[in-house]
Amino acid sequence: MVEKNQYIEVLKKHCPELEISLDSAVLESHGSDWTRFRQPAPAAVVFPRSVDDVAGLVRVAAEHGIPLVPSGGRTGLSGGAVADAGEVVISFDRMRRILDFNAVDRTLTVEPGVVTRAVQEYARQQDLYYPISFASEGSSQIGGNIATNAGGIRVLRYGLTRDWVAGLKVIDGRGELLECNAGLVKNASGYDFRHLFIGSEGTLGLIVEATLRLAAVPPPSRVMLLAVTGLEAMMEVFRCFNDALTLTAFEFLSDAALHYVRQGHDLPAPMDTTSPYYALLEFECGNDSLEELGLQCFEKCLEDETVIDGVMSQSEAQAADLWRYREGISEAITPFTPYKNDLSVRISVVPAYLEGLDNLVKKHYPDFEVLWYGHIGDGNLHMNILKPESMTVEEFEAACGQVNPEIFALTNDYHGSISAEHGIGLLKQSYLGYSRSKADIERMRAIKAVFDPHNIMNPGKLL
Ligand code: 2HG
Ligand code: ZN
Repeated sequence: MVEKNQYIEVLKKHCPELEISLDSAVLESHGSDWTRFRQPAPAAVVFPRSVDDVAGLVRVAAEHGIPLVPSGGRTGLSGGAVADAGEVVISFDRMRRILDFNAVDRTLTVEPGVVTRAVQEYARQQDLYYPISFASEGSSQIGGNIATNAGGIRVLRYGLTRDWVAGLKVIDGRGELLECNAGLVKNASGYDFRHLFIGSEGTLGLIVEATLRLAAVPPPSRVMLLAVTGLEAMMEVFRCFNDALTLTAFEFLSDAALHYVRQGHDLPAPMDTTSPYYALLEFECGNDSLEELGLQCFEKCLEDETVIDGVMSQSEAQAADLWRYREGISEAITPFTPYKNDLSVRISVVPAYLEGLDNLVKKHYPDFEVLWYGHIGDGNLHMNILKPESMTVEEFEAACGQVNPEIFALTNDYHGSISAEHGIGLLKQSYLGYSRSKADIERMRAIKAVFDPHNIMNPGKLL
């Protein structure tokens, strides 16, 4: 074990080839993610270029007890990539190569620093499709997507990142290379470590290579933005469209969220009518009869008075314009330092759960502005509380944190999760017990001790 002030000396001595940055702007940018509730304070940021670089670094870190924080595109929202305690940040910015494409296996093998959108674009060039998609895909990296099991907008049709990982190479906390599943479809040879590393938030090892599955290109789609009269109505609308069509997304946003996204991105009103909630849905529409079916669902919802107005895209450009009302929200509210909860329950209990949440919010946050949006079609709700200008970040975080036990207890009553897709990271770590039992957490700790016996892999996160 070495003291913090010797980390850099040790790294320079034992990893002489490794690029090490001590530049204050780099420490600031790479020591943090999109959360704004902790100050970055890493000792250094290192930029490995190969699997051997990573393995060498981890072995040295293990021997000397140097804590490592993996850093991808740093778009996380739970502080998983925040280094606020003098850790060494490992950036994968220099490991951005696409290594292999296999048309027969329909797989793509990449280094961890490849940006999500680059994977999507590469797949498109091969007439294939990488279906994981979310607002930050233009800067998030595939290693981080895997480490957090990223979800996004098409989960109800295509599942999570986990479902698209065919193989992984990982350097674990002992500095050893583990090859997990090698791109196989079938492999009944014992524990599948791949699934332990997916969603482990960098606490077990570092992903150094990933083999991703690709899908067939989906048929054309239509997007609708609908003015929905309430939350019960929202689920009826979901049911109506989901029973009739193949939905590829079913998202929602509150009127307050619409206000901020319009203000932030200077967007026109999407329709003349206002309503408490809006649904943004996308369905596969390979022929005219499917479009007709979509319109019939819309008519039915109007008759049932679950929907009072709506618009449908007639081109890809119009679809992209409609998506902006949903995908632009998070960025638009960033200046208000939102306090975020990322919750999920089973789809069938969403209305009752949301009503309960709404009551808690009204009772405890009468003076705060609370926005709702998210992937309601898969049961994932994003709750964002905006910071009043008069409060400091610390006061605001403390005030929001006070109500968390009630919110999370309610979530637990519905057998839901306190983190649907953003991870536990630093910010939700003290609440893990609301979603996972004592026995669960004990086993997680035991697993961590196997892969990371020196506790150098993103310490203080998740567990
Ligand atoms: C989204 O769905 C992202 O837009 C961000 O997961 C959610 O800002 C949020 O709370
Ligand atoms: Zn989301």
